[in-house]
Amino acid sequence: MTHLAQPAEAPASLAAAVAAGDRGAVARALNLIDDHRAAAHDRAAELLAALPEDRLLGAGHLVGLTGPPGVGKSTLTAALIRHWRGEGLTVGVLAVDPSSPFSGGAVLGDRLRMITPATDPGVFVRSLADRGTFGGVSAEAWPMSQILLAAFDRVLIETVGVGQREVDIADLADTIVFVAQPYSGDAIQVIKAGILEVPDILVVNKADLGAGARRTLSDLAAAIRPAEEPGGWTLQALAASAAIGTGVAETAGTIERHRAWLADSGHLVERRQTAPLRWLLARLVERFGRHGIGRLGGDGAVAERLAEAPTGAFALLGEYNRLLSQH
Ligand SMILES: Nc1nc2c(ncn2[C@@H]2O[C@H](COP(=O)(O)OP(=O)(O)OP(=O)(O)O)[C@@H](O)[C@H]2O)c(=O)[nH]1
Ligand SMILES: [Mg+2]
Repeated sequence: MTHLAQPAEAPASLAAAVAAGDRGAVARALNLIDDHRAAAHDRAAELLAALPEDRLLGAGHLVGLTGPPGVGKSTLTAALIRHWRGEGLTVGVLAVDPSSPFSGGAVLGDRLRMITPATDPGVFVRSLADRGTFGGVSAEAWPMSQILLAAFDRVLIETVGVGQREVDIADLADTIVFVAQPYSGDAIQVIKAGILEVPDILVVNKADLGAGARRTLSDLAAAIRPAEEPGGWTLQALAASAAIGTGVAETAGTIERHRAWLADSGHLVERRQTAPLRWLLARLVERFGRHGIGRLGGDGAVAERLAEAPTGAFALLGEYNRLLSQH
């Protein structure tokens, strides 16, 4: 038997299959994003440019779920998947960062797969090794989130960490949920460290373990300041037990309310429109430093160039990579 090389799948037809929610197509699309050979990068750029713009700009919901190791992010993710599936919504999950001391170095997605139904065609889970050079989320997280956004009603990105990662995930997600441990002071830490602006929703998990969750929640409630601008979003804090399932519907409801607020205030489209620029600038700084961006004429010049580039940030990164690596 001879092995003939399969002709490469046309990016436009792959994009159409992704937009139809075909899980096999989604897997192939994510593999293409993950393939760093030049030809693959060009095809990935074509694929991303062919995704339906109305879905990427106004539809779906990109939810970032973050918090310290072992706090119950994957368990909460699984519970949210069940909730959303119960409402007839499809769900795509990207689990970033494989190396948590709590999961014993197992890939997060594996644990997630253990607790989610693999046979449901309305659920897709992919794990992504964290290769962010500066401790941020992977460079692939944003383009991959776009694939999932085009394919599924709800997209959840799980990342571990307190600090820089939340800021990074905030660059690409519409809504940030921070999961905290009862008693731990994590949540209070978030407030004190001044990254309070980052999460939109705080969930004190493991409420089944005792009064700690309620105490942590009331500490939080006392520390939260209402939104400064009229009609702004005020950080919402609630308690849940992802393992038992209490507080999950409330968490999903609060996530939905935040989405409605984003959509009504115009922030949803604005966030989606500015995410590619934030991603592109972060990649350029990572690879070439501020100096590299300086050589391109500064942030403003990159922004202008992106606004004019019909093929998008992913294609433009390839172009800039070639340009800056030449010298
Ligand atoms: N008692 C209790 N245990 C929970 C709850 N949620 C999760 N756990 C347990 O906490 C441990 C970690 O849960 P995960 O969902 O893997 O936590 P994670 O935040 O995703 O962990 P990493 O991805 O490794 O950072 C597991 O043993 C869970 O069973 C909860 O609501 N109550
Ligand atoms: Mg996890």
